[in-house]
Amino acid sequence: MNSNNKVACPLDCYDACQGQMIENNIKGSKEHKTTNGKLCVNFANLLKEKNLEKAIYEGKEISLDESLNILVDKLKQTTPIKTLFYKGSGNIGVMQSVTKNFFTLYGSTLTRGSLCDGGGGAGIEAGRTNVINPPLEKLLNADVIVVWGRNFSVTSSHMYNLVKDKTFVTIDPVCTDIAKKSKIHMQINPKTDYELALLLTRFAHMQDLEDKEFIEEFGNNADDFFDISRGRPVVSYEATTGIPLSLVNDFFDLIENKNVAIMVGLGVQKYFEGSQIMRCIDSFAAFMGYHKKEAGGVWYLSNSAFGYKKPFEIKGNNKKVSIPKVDFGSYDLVFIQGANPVVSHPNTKKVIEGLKNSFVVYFGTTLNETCEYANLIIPSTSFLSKKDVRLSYGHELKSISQIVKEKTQESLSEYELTNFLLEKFGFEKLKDEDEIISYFENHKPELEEFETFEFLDELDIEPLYKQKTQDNFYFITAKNKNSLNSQFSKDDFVYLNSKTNFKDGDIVNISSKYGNAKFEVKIDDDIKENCAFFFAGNKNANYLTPALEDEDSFSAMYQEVLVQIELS
Ligand SMILES: Nc1nc2c(c(=O)[nH]1)N[C@H]1C(S)=C(S)[C@@H](COP(=O)(O)OP(=O)(O)OC[C@H]3O[C@@H](n4cnc5c(=O)[nH]c(N)nc54)[C@H](O)[C@@H]3O)O[C@H]1N2
Ligand SMILES: Nc1nc2c(c(=O)[nH]1)N[C@H]1C(S)=C(S)[C@@H](COP(=O)(O)OP(=O)(O)OC[C@H]3O[C@@H](n4cnc5c(=O)[nH]c(N)nc54)[C@H](O)[C@@H]3O)O[C@H]1N2
Ligand code: SF4
Ligand SMILES: [Mo]
Repeated sequence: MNSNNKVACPLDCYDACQGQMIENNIKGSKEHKTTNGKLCVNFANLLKEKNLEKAIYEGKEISLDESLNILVDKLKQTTPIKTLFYKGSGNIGVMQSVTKNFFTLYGSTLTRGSLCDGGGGAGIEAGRTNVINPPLEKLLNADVIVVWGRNFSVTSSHMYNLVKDKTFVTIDPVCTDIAKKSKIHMQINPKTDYELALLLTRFAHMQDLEDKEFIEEFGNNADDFFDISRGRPVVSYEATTGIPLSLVNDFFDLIENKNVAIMVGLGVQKYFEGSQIMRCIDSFAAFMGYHKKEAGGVWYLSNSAFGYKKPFEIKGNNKKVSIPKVDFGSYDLVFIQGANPVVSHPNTKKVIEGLKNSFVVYFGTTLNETCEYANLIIPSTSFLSKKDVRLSYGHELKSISQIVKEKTQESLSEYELTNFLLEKFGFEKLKDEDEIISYFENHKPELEEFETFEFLDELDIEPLYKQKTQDNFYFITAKNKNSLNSQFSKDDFVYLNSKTNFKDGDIVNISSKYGNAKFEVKIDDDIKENCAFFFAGNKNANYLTPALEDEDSFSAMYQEVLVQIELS
């Protein structure tokens, strides 16, 4: 193997694949277990991207040096707290976070919370301290895999490939690929997963299947949790969750005496009480003792730090705003890195109005919808020409990126931009880049386990079904096989079940209490009839979503909304 030929896929994806440049081609590494010799269509799409080659100021191309001078001047003229640092996840290598170091020292307003997995993360943390995924080995040794609100075969196709011959159960309002391959598909009504978790807990107890030893040794408040599950008649769950009790019986027949892995995804927690919902699922898993079995366990988009130290963390007393509630218009300068808020941030109308009212600096690799509102565009160097390390939020393996291609002169990496700004403002410069990377190369992940589990002992969730009528629909979005959030291929359709009486090609106006937009209909009977489905990256879907935070973690709650559909 050549010494400098490693390429880590920088895309925001569970798999975190390792590639190798061999004779001008990048191939998936065979030594990296999840990559297993293959890269995916999105990686191929990434290689085909047209990268920004010139900086742009007010619509005109300028040199990189000129763009940096404008940035420095603007920052010097602006009150730091009136600037916002907004970073997305277009590239999730560890070196991408370096820019925050400068903006913290400078005094910018920073964001808190997440547009992604925050609610669920808070729910897991409330129950157990070490919020990490079990080792991959435990997934490989599981017998049954319960895919819960996760599009497993699409959003982590490599992890799926390693276990594709196992027995699957899927819990999802959509009949996804993995649902089709599953022995049991529970086509659940949105935002009722906590009820299903309670129902499963109740059944487990009736059949004497709970893990009494686990509960005795590690559990706190298991009785209170069980009491919540006993609070209402078993049959009443059928109507609310949409899941026949016969399927629940089939489920327990299937998992009896088996090692069970639960792969939880974003789907269960895109709601106001996302954290409680996740904690309910995690508590069911604890009731069954899954967290401490030889094989199986609970996986979620977890804290991918695995004991690695954050390389750039510095303490500041910067003002922080909740990311979903950000009002771009209330800042004099907004610095956006690796993000496309015009498509991916909740409430597109508010985003656009805000961006129009601020001086917007966009630092990214390609032009996207947000660039339309950017005053200054600074090209970031392609991932092929900068050093980085990728950790995964799905497993404990890391991958490394070396420089495999000469960079274009008119771009700079996140590390270079940060050092430049630190110097201009008289702050201490960064540690050597190689030193940071070698720390990751030379350290092994820590796979610590928790010592106590706090069961959920109080539940207060307002179900969406209370506001559901014949005339409105649940709004759901999920990731697309051929795109990465808003990057690459575009799909702006609304997908509806044929029983809704809409037809292919109908143009509809869809509205919610937060906004409205027009969509073309595609009929798809994989979608539950009470749902309107959109792919993440649909450029109009977020006109319908709330720019509000969940109850626990300052995070977005894209699906806390019902929508009306009318022919336009
Ligand atoms: N190809 C591809 N891969 C990706 C991405 C991509 O854009 N494209 N994005 C990456 C990113 S940023 C992330 S965060 C991960 C996320 O990956 P996943 O965790 O798989 O998240 P989603 O695709 O948003 O949604 C998962 C599933 O939840 C279902 N769902 C919706 N509402 C509910 C509900 O109320 N209950 C239940 N049980 N299910 C529900 C949806 O139908 C969907 O099948 O994927 C990563 N991987
Ligand atoms: N309705 C709805 N909205 C959602 C979701 C949903 O399921 N439903 N999913 C949410 C989730 S999980 C996520 S993670 C967010 C994602 O939202 P964002 O983080 O905004 O991600 P993208 O929209 O993919 O935009 C990423 C941009 O990063 C730029 N980029 C790529 N590589 C680099 C690089 O090396 N350096 C720099 N500086 N820039 C780079 C690309 O040009 C791209 O346009 O969207 C959220 N939005
Ligand atoms: S599966 Fe994910 S990590 Fe692997 S190459 Fe594709 S996008 Fe990158
Ligand atoms: Mo995400």
